[in-house]
Amino acid sequence: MAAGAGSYGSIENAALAVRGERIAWIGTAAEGRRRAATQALTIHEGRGLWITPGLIDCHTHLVYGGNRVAEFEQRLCGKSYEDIARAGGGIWGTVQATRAATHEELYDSALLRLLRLMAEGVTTIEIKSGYGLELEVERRLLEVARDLGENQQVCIKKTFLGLHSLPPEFSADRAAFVNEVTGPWLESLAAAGLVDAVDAFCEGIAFSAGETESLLRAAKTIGLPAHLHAGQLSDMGAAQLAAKWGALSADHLEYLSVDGAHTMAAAGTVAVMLPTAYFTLRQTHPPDVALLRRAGVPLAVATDCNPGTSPCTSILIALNMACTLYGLTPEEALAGVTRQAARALGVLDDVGTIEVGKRADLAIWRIERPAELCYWLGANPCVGVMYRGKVRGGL
Ligand code: DI6
Ligand code: FE
Repeated sequence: MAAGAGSYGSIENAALAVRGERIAWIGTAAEGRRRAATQALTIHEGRGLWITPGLIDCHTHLVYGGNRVAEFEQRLCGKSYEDIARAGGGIWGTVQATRAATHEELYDSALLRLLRLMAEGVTTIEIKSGYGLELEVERRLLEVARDLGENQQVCIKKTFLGLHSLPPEFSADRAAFVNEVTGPWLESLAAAGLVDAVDAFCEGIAFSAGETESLLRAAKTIGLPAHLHAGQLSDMGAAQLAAKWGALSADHLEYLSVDGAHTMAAAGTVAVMLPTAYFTLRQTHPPDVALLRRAGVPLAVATDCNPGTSPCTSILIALNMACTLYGLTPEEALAGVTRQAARALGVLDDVGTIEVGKRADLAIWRIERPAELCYWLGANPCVGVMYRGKVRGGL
């Protein structure tokens, strides 16, 4: 799916050569065979298979303790997500389970989820903290994310979601919590190399635009990029805030103004669509994709894997729902988990397309046409993965 070569940018009867971790050459299969024969290279024949860039899940909360099945049941018995959050459940329930879990317990449960995503061709994944809400537990979450990346054949981007929910120990003093997060916590975690970006949940039940802005300002001061949870349940102006501070992405965007879309487009901020969260919450107000398209905002797609609103470990289901629920075309959806997801993580120079010089992160599929990646519900046509130039699955 190199950019600009017709529908999906696909090339038929193609071959590519990998040297070390990088894509070294792209051409025809015939030329590839000829070169390989004269240069005694290892050949992988993928007759009839499709190769895409390794998929990128650019928004997850993969590392957490416990689960929220009881809350799922409560919602089906009539309670709303906001009711449950205000009554001390929701994110706070996961925070308690996370604080009680050891590094190993968090690692083991997250690994199961990670392996499911990897089996679907994911080679880069973003993981947010945000279920610790105290410094040492936030550190533990980010260390688990780092260790997963060191032990598995997958690239992990670590996001400090410092402003996710106000912990009860700070309920009398919101400002003190925001000061802790944006000051000493961010400084300490960043100094330990645990933070690739920051994030905040800008929402009526979470943090105001002003509080969110403090984190964006602090991150900018130390040169860290940002993502924002923006417009999931209401429009708090977070899209404009993301644009103003040059955030890499604004995510969710079920509620988004015309001005929000245009300022995002001007700033190059990516809109990350999270349709499995929308589906889980049985929301009825999808993002205005037509507005985002008109404004020229790049669209990414991700799982939002988290225990409350998106217990989803399938990027292929996110692709399906981006099409069926949000009306993305399969081509837009696939760009959303490849080059636009790479853009949302600030790594488009390195991954996200099949181009000479980029990292050889590739997914291999037994499909007839690319739209099939958006079509199946619960089938996995991934038959192999190359990560950093090495075959991860069997061909
Ligand atoms: N938005 C989400 O969808 C997740 N966090 C957030 O800020 C859900 C968090 C949860 O309910 O556990
Ligand atoms: Fe999220």
